[in-house]
This record gives sequence, C-alpha cells and structure tokens, in this order.
Amino acid sequence: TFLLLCLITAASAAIVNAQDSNPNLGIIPSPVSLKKSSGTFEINQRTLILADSLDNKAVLFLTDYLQNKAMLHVQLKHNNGAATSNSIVLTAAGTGNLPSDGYRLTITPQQIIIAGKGAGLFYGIQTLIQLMPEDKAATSKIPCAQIEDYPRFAYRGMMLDVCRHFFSVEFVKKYIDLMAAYKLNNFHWHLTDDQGWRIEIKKYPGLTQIASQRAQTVIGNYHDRTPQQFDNTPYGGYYTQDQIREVVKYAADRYINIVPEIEMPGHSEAALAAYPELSCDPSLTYKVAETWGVFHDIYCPSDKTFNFLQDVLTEVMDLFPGKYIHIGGDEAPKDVWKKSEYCQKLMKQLGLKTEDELQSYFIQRIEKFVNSKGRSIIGWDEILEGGLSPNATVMSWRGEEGGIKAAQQHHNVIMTPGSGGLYIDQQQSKQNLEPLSIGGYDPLSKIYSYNPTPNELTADQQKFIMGVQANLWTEYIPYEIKADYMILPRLFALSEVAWSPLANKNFNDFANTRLPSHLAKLEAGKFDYRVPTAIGG
Ligand code: TNX
Repeated sequence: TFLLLCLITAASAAIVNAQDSNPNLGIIPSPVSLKKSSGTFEINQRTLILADSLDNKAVLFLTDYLQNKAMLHVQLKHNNGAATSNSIVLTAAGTGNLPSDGYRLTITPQQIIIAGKGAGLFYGIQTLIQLMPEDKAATSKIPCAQIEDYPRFAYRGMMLDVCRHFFSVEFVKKYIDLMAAYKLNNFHWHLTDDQGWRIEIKKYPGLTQIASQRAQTVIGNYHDRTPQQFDNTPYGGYYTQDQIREVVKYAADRYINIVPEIEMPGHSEAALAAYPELSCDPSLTYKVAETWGVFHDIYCPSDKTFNFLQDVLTEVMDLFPGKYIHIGGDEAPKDVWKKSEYCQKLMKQLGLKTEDELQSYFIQRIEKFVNSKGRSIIGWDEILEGGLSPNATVMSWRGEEGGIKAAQQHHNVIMTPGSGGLYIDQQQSKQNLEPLSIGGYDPLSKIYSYNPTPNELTADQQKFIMGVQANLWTEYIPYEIKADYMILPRLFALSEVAWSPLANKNFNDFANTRLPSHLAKLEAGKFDYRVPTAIGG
C-alpha cells in the first residue's frame, strides 16, 4: 500500500506539470485536433450553464457533474443568444461539417462553448470534465484551447461476462460510467452461458430458478493439469427485468447502447439444466456447469428450441431498444448433432451436407426472426462457417481472419481479436506477482498499438470495420476489485484505439505523459486499477 501511495502522490504531482508541457492537455482519447492558447477560464459560483434545451441528457449530465461531483454551484439557464461572460454554452449551433458524434470545444477566458449534437455534445462535455483539475476547490481553472474532435469508429465497445461470475447492478453502472468518460458507446452484456443464465425471462421461470444457480465453482486454473478442486459453495445471481430496464436507462443517459448477448447453439448448458427438452437427448440430465471450457451439450435445432429462443428474444428485445442483438454462435461442438437421428434426418430434409451448415441454418432462422422485429444480429466469427446470415455483423475474436473474410463479403465487422490485446482477462505482465488469470499476456502497450483496419483489406473493404471491442471474460475474476484491476488502465488504451486518428497515437505520450493524471482520478473514484509500472510490464 505504501508503494502504491507513493506512486499515486507522484502521479498527482505530475498532473500539473504534465498539463503544461502536454501537447494535448492530457486528454484520453487523444482528440483529432487541439490548439492551446494563453489564459484560463475559471468556473466559479457565478458561472452559468447556457443551453438550447434544459432537459437534454448531456446538459443534465454536466449540470449534475458540476453541482454534485465538483461541488461548484453553477446555475443552468436557457440560452437566449445574448453573449454572456462567465458562461458555459452548450449548443447545437456551429456544428456545420462536423462528422457525426463530433464536437467543437472553445475555451477562452470569458466563455466556454461546446458545439455538438446528441452524443457529440456529450463527448465535448467529457473532454471539458477531463480538463478540470481534480482538487475540489471553490473554483476550477480550465486552460484555454480550441478542440475539434470526432470518433474514428462508430462502434466502441466493452464486453462484460456476468455468467462465469456475477456482477452487481452497481458494478455494471460503474463500468458504464467509465466507458462514458472515455467516449466508448457500446456495452456488450454477456448474459447467458454454461455456468449461469443471468436475465429474468418471465415465460421461463426455470431460467432464474434453476439455470442462474450452480452447485459449486472450480478453483485454480484449468490450463494447469492438476486435479480440479471445488469450493463446495453454491453460486448464482441474475438481473430482474426491472433492474435491466434501470441499467438500460442509465446507459442511454450516457449515450451508451447495450448489446445483450443470448448464446446459441453452444454455451447453453445452464438453459438445458432447466429445460432438458431443448437438448437432442432429453432423457439425460444436465447441470449448470461448475468448470470452465467448452461443453458438448448444446441446443437441438428443434421446433421446441426455436420457439423457446424466439420467446426469449422477444422479451430481450422488449427490454433492450438497441439495433443489435448478439446471438453468440461461438464454440458449439457438433458431436451431439452428429449422433442425433433427429439432426441427421433434418439435414437430409434441408439438403445440408455438414453440421456447420446446420449451425448456419440455425443462425439464419434466428436472424430472420430478429430481422422481422426490425433488429440485426451480431455473432462471434464462427457464424461464418457453413455460410453467413445475410445481414449479420461479425465479431472477429479468433484473430482477424474472420473479420477480414466478413468485410470482404461486405458484412459489418467488430474487431476483438485476442491476438490484438483485446482479451483483457489475460495478464498484464509476465511477473508472477500477477493474480491468477486465464494466462496469456496482454500488456497495456499491446492493446494500445492495436489497429482495427487490417492492411489485407482495400480502403473500400475497411469501411465495413464498424469498430473495436475489448472483452472481459470472468472465469478467473470472482470479485469486483479484480475486475477493476483487469479493466484499468487497459480501457483507456482501448478508448484511444477506438476513437483517435491513427496519426495521433503515441504510446510513450499516452503512458508517460497523460496516463498519470487519469490514474490519480481513478484513485479518487475508488477504482482498484493496476499501476502499470509498479509491478512491471
Ligand atoms: C473464449 S471469446 C470464449 C469464452 C471464454 C474465453 C476466455 C469467445 C467467443 N468464447 O467463452 O470465456 O475464450 O478467454
């Protein structure tokens, strides 16, 4: 703790100096363009926030931040167009020829103007908040500058697996807060898996009564071949539909869309434990998985299964208003389908030659249903095997190959390859001081230097790269403090990968000049982040 404290004190002291010498004023993600000028704007007790509309979400966010977090007693007023000094003007005016979600932030000694529409205005506000010094004094001095900024990618995502271990609504909100502060806009919520079903579905109470609970959890790392030990402690949890609605609203207030994931046909052991009739052999018993890995029991492509999944997705689409529904599609071994008479007959009927084609039929049938409700599917890159659904977006996780292939077929792609440092369940240094993890090696520098547009693609094909995402799988993350440790500071690196122009990226400037002040803010915000240089790596 002492070492940590020293580092933090050093980090805080570094902010002041860093901001003076820092060409982009410490902002993460680095903005498209920034011109510093002399002087400061001082937010004090008489500062006015002048807005086009008083019930705009971004306007309310800034007002709440200044009044309740920074403890500055600013007043919010309607903008009547008069030039008023000592004001922060939030306006849609002056946004001409800005790319979507962009903003212009102008700071002079008299006034701050943030020009932006919708999410753009919100992002301008996040930048302004980053420019405020951390000390909670009665006034806050902001350096004068002119910033123009907009995102490189439309989809900037973080995934959280709440199945292997469950995370509270409070934690999920904290995660969303961080995403918003760093201009990320899609929270991928991995809600169902072999080890637990975490979303209440009214029509199928067994999913919460049975599928959300497991008898015990394996301890240790399943990659080391030692005998597995169990903790003998029942484990479970799920979100009620009211809680889901609360989180959806919380995210929307911060311009974050939630992509819910309902896994199929694999990673479905928990659902089969509650509803064995969805398997190819209902005479067997299934239990919610207590170990990690890939499981052979998967949904049978039967009418019962399709009816079940359509019912589930109907409730899911009622809860989540976003365009995208993630249907999983990864790691579905086909041995049970190979052995099943029903599956073999079905394949003959449909004229399908391989089980991969049967999975493709499965996903396409679900896609048709999702499309009929005006939504689109996202799937892990296995959905390419056996033929891609016509309107599907592909998440490329087993390297970039799947993403490259999908972009060449003119499908939208989200890059999230483990090989690119985007699997933040992997460890951040090679030193054995690191806590138990799934293994691998994903240092900060690796995620920072990832570029989501592979050279193999032509400029036209690169347009199908909709964005990039980091994934937090939680087999080895049973506690929130450990999740903090794995997420931070790698989330900051992701934000720059997803937002900043390639030409503005510079790891040395990011890690050594800008990062310290952000770590100091995390400390104040009670995040248990990893200190990048303290433990090596
Ligand atoms: C692979 S990534 C999985 C997950 C595991 C993860 C561990 C993906 C689509 N499937 O089920 O949790 O590896 O890193």
